[in-house]
Amino acid sequence: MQFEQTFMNFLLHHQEKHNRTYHFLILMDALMSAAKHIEHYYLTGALKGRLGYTDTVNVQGEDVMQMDEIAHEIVIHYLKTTRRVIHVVSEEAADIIPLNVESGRYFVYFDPLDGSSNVAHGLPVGFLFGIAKRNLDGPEDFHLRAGKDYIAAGMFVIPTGTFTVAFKDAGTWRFHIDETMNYVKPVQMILPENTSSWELSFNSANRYTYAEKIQQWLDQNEKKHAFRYLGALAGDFHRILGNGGMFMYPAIVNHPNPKKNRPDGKLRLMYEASVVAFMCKEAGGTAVDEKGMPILDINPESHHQRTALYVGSKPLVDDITAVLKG
Ligand code: AHM
Ligand code: MG
Repeated sequence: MQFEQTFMNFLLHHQEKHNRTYHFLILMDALMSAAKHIEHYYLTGALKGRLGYTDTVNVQGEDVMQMDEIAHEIVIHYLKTTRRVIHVVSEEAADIIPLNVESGRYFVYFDPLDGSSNVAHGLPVGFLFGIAKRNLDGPEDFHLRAGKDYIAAGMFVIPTGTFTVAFKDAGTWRFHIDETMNYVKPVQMILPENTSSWELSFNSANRYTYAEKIQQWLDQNEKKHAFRYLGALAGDFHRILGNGGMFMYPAIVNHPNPKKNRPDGKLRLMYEASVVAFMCKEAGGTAVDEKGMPILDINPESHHQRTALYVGSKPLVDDITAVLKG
């Protein structure tokens, strides 16, 4: 039999090595518990008839699925019990939710179940989170933080039992769930340089709605790489981290029905784009928006702000950045 190092063991060593507090351990333990709980509900969801829609529409104007609501409640429950979280931003709640305003140390931004169109099919979805820290030395600062201020960000790909997390200046690591429901076997993720495995991931049906220069870039470059698209950011980005390449969700500016244009892109900055951008940076990659500006430098003006996103291997993202800026 072979036994592997658990995530908690890994994290304890990491905290010790970097001289960090145990508060963060408590927070990570809560996220871990939440993910396992969501994973359980998701795995049994089809049997129990939980993979359908509720009668409500969320803050993004999208139909809310039962699993979205369940996942949101689960995450809130576990984060609250830590007594370490000041307040959270969840994709499933219009307003910021205060949890432990006085004693908390962290802000958590999360999407409890990203990629909802996969839910009805039992296919992979993501639980994505970013964490920033309270200003402990001065007056309480702003909760709307740029990704470069996050101290950690990660994603669970549910129900595959994989978990990827990045710590500020300390790398991106992937774990797998074992038979005891522990996340184990840390593997450091570094984007491969060998371009023969690289993949491009985007919604190809949207291509004629992109800016002309992006369409031209695709015409010139896409044949060099394989194409993969699952339709759930966590799953698509999970592949890019392993194989290298680029995930993109460009601005929609040429839709035949102008009302369907999305000049600010579709994905949310704080709990989708900044989360994957943070993990990508720690794995040696980069991410930009439609202006070619680094995603991690964008200061959010509102907590559900959207952005276009180009994220992945540096040479590819740099190449498209030159086009975006040109
Ligand atoms: P959601 O938060 O409503 O689930 O939407 C986010 C998802 C991402 O996971 C995915 O990358 C993207 O939307 C897919 O969008 P599309 O269906 O337009 O290709
Ligand atoms: Mg989402």
